[in-house]
Amino acid sequence: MDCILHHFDISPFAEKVRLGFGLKGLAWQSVQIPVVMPKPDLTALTGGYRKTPVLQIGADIYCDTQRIAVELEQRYPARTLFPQGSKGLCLALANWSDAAFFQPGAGLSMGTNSDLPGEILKDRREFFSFLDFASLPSELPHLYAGFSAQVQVLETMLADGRDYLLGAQPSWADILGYFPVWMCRGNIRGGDALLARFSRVLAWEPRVAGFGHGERRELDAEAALSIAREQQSVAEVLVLEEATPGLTAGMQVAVTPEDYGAVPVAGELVRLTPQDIAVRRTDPRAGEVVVHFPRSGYRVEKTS
Ligand SMILES: N[C@@H](CCC(=O)N[C@@H](CS)C(=O)NCC(=O)O)C(=O)O
Repeated sequence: MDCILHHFDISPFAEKVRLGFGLKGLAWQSVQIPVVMPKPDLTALTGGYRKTPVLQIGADIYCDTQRIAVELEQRYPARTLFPQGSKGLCLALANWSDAAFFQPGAGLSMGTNSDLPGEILKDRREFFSFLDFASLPSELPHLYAGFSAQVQVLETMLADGRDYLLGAQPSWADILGYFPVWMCRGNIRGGDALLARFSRVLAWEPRVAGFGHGERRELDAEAALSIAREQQSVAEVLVLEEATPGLTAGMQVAVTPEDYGAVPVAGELVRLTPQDIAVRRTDPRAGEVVVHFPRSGYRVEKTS
């Protein structure tokens, strides 16, 4: 079954997954989604989750790059994302790159591009709840310093002359460290100058870009919805009581990101483990789908 990525080209989080396809040498289908809400074709699949990107494989819908990476590795273990037992380390590093590194970068890309289209600024003002847009102009020096400090962390990781962050082999950690750098080049005014003083990072950057994006083919959103309708989820039901006491398989629950873009997704609980969450839902356009999330960073609450 083919991987279908719902994304848009300038999304830094989507770039993580595109590079993951590249590192693994996978063929995939690309559905372009709108940059701002509403995104009716996407939310028909996800049940409300609106962030970018989302991976669809048949009637299984994977939200969040952390969950997507784990699924890609499980289905396509060749050319591993997690060499030498590094899966746990990579999952831990995701918190670093998504928060300490990406968030000041998002502030800089909003704050240094005042000529961004009004609809994007309006959408992201509500979406990026970790940014105070009113004080953004005066915050820019702090955001710049915070972002640069994380580029320095990369420089430190590479200081012994290694090719990749974890050593001689490329891994998901490289993609995690790279995606804010990619955003810095593309979306932050003055980004090239900021990066210019980090020589190890400059030498490593083309190695990661060189993973490429695998083999991409475009697909329209209606075709992706009909694939979801025609296929059946392959998710195995597994609800472990210890993952969240009081929740059992078949309960109606809502799953909500703990950070920004906190739109709840309602459904019947199919999976709840210390690693993942999944709910089954039926949509008039997508049919019966199972929507998957990582356990870390999401709240699950009983709704009835
Ligand atoms: N935790 C999520 C974060 C994804 C995220 O914040 N994506 C940004 C785009 S790079 C987004 O959703 N922006 C708003 C949008 O696309 O509507 C993940 O790892 O996938």
